[in-house]
This record gives sequence, C-alpha cells and structure tokens, in this order.
Amino acid sequence: MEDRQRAILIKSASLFPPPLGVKFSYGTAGFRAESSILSSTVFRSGILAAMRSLKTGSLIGLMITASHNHVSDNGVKIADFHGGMMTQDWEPFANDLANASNSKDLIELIADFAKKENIPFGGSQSGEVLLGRDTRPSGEALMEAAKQGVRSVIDVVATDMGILTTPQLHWMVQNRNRGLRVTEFDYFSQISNSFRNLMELIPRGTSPEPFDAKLLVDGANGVGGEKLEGLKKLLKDLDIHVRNTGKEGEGNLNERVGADYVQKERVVPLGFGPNDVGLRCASLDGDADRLVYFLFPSEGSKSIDLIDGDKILSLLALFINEQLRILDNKEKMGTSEYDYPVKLGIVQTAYANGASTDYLKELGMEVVFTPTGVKYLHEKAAEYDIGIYFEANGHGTILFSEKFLKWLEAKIQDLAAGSEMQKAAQRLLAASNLINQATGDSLSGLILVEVVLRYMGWSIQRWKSLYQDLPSRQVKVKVVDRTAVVTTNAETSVLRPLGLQEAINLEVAKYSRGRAFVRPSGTEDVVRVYAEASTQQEVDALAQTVAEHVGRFLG
Ligand code: G16
Repeated sequence: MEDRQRAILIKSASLFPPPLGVKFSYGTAGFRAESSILSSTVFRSGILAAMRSLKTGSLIGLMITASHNHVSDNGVKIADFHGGMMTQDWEPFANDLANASNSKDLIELIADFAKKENIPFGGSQSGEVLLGRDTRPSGEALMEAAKQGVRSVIDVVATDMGILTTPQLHWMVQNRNRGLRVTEFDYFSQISNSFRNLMELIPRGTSPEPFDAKLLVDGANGVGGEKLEGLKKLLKDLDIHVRNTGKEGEGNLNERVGADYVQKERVVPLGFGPNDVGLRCASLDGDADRLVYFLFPSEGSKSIDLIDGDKILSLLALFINEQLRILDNKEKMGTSEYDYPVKLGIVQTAYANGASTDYLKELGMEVVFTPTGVKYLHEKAAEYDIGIYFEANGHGTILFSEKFLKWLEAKIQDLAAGSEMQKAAQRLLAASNLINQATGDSLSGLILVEVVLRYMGWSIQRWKSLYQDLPSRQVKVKVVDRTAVVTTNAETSVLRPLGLQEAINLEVAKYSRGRAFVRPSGTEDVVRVYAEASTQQEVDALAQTVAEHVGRFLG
C-alpha cells in the first residue's frame, strides 16, 4: 500500500474510533447493533465495500438498515457485484476490520488483505459504491460515516442514493452492473410494465367469483409504505390502501406493526380494525424485504389468520408449476417435443411449517433446506433453472437462470402466436421481470402475488385453505452469550452446549408431530426457539420447556 493511501486511511479512521469492549459479527444480514455504537463499523464497512469494488472491477452496494429490529438499532450490509449478499469468503475479513481496536491494526489488516487478494490500491482500477439507507433517524449520520469510509480508498467514489428499500439497492447494483439505468423510476417502471404484461395474460372470465381488488397494506412505518405509495400510481388495476406509512403521527417504525410483528405475534397490527374483517391485508417489514399476508377473521378477534412466507411460496410454486405444465402439454397443443428439462427447486429453512413442506412434496416438487438467512437460500435457489425460496418470515423471491430465460425467449418466438403454450412462456418471462432477481423484495413480491391471485381467481380465504398449518410457536431467550449455541444440519440440531440437543429431543418426544430447534439469532442478541406440535396448547408448552432448557444451559 503506498504512503498516500496509508496516510488517508489513518487520518479518516481516527475520526471513527471503535467502541470499547464490543465484538461485532457480520451475521445473518450484515452488522447490526444499537445505532450509537455503529459509526466505526459503518465507516469500516465503507472501506470494505470500496475494496470489494476495486477487487471485482464492479459497482458494489452498501445498505444502512436494521430492517425488522427496533428503531434504536441500525446496521450495515454489503451487496456484491451480482446484487446478492456479499461473498461469504469476505465475512472473516469484515469481522476483523470491524473489531480492529486501533488505526494501526486496521491499516495492517487492510494492507495484508489487499496484498493477499491482489487489490490494486491507487492503480489503474477505479471503483464505485452505491449507498442507500432506510428511514431510521440514525441513518443520516451513519451514511456520512459510510461515505467517508468509501472515500478513504483512492479512486473509489461513493454515490448516495438516499432513502431506499433494501431490495431497491440490491436491484440497482445488479442492473447497473448489467449496463442498465437504475433510477427509482426505472425500478418502478420495470415492476409496473411486467405487471401489465402479466395482467394481459390472465384468461378472461374463468374465475368463478368476481375478484375483490381491495388490498390493505401495513407499511411498518418504514420505507416500504412510502415507496408503495409511489409505485401504486403506476398500477391502475390495483386498489391498494397503504397504512402505517411512517408519516407524522402514524406511529413508530416496527412498533406493533410490520411483517415481523404480524408473523411472530399473530395479532392485528396497529392501524387495522373491525372494519377490515375479511379483507385481504399484507404487511411489509422496516426495510421492505419481507412480505406476509393476513386476514382479520372476525370482529372482536385479536388474533389474525396468517398467510406467511411458506404460503406465499406455495402459491407462487403452484403458478410456476402450472405454466411449466402447460408448456409441457404435448397432446393438447400438438406441438413439438418439450425440449428443455427445466429444473424447478424449492428452498426453505427449518422455520418452514411442516405442513407446507408436506404440501410441496405431495405436489412432486424438490424441496431443499438451508440455514436461516437469505444469503444461504439465494445461493441454493440459484442452482436451479427456476429456484423459489422463501423463509416463513416472508423473505424470498423466485430466481430464473440466464440459460432458462434465453431458452424461454427463443421458445416464445417459436410457438404459435396466441397459443396457450406461448402465453405460459410469456407469463414466466413477465414474472421473471417482475420479481426482484437480486434479493427478496416485498414490493415486487406483493405485486406478483396480487396478479397470481387474479390468475387463480382466489380470495385470500381460498389461498389460506391451501393447507392447514401445524400449530407453531417462536420465542426468544436472552442469554449471556448467544454464540455459545452451535448448530448443524441446517440449524435443526445443536452441537454445543453439550447435552442441550438431548434435552430438546426428550421434550419433543412427548408430543405427536412435535418438532423443535434452537439457534442463535444473527440480527438480535437472543437465542431463538421454534416449536411445532398438533395443538396450540401443546406447542406453547413445548416452546416454553425448550426455552427453559436454553436458559438453564446458557444462563
Ligand atoms: C434478516 C435476514 C433473514 C433472516 C432474518 C432473521 O432479515 O435477511 O434472512 O430470516 O434476518 O434472522 P435471525 O433469526 O438470524 O435474527 P431482516 O428482514 O431482519 O433483514
């Protein structure tokens, strides 16, 4: 590293000293912590993103958000050149950077890593980092810290995109690196144009009941509500009403609102009431990368009927499968051989309700499991021609491989104009343009779900009855050190502390269809417990006793 670069880094790093006695870890979705202790970590993440840009010769993204966490938290994550999460190979370096206790160690770490990775500081290569933030009050100052980090690396520029949803930033990085224009208007236009294409491909008059267009959306008082207000202006066929938009007086970010609250607590979010009984409702999270639907079943009921990520996944899988079936329908269409063995894969985590996995398997679908975290699910889904991934919490998307899309485009040209097969191929292509190909995105996901429900002619009640969820319960346990829990087998089994898994097994064995697992959260300072059983009473008892064991083993 040349002297000039070293001097710039030393000077800027001195402005962002790390907090004493805190250990940061690049977890499920980057670094997260109470916002007041994050400026050095965000500054250093700016350096990290700039180095990644020089290494890859591409635009890199940096998002400042703590998504579903409390408003006083914040966080930072890096979007890699393909638009997905940063390569896991760089996570240990990210941790070392965040935890370097002084500027000297920091500079040595950077110099060593740059040498190992052949990162051309001050050479012919230039770089760029695109930055976005959610609506948290701490975001503005942290954005400045991130920009200073990026600008501490010679020849790398920081482009501040202001307030964005996390998926918008991922989408922008992916598409800019493909040479496309990526303003917010471009993002909205892509969604609204493909929405219109799909709407035109819905067969007329096939639905037994008139479709109720009205949709109520809980924006979690975050960035998603405001963006949806903008997007919906381009979606004339939809009747979307956004609540909890975060406007003055509407409430606080994620406080008794939003997808995480609705999915975990199964209660009506603030802003919804008796007048909404029976209506189709959806909930976004704080940075609009999660989506769940819900139904307020009856007046006086505090609880909701939840349509979680598993049911969104099932609906979308049915739609995709149906189009593939039509494309394969040789006898009916009398066309040539189905000449591409499309590999369709479904990716879930241990949180997926057992009934959803059974349902998908009964449909003949290939279902695989990964640990929690979009970074794992996305990577797995990308192995298929069409990979559909969703976490039960509503985080997910459908990925289409480039090879499959090329084949699909050629197929559309070959097939008889206006034929059912051509329409099925066109629907798949439009869906691939609509739903975010870089990461899970509640806005594009919501619009696709709305079209698919129209295509199916389904009310939310019909959708809900696709299968009966097994009763489940999630609880959090505060412990002294959550990293003491080490899991294996896609987080379904505990390796450490010794004896905890045996204790869980004994509890699970007491219940029919019992299942339980524990894992350290990567976004909050807690250990999470998930349980399933045949009745709600049983599952509550199971979750409770497992949580007690966690407390006993971990203190
Ligand atoms: C993030 C991740 C998700 C994960 C969630 C909870 O979501 O992107 O993949 O499911 O955290 O993770 P954990 O259980 O480890 O706390 P978000 O919406 O908070 O960015």
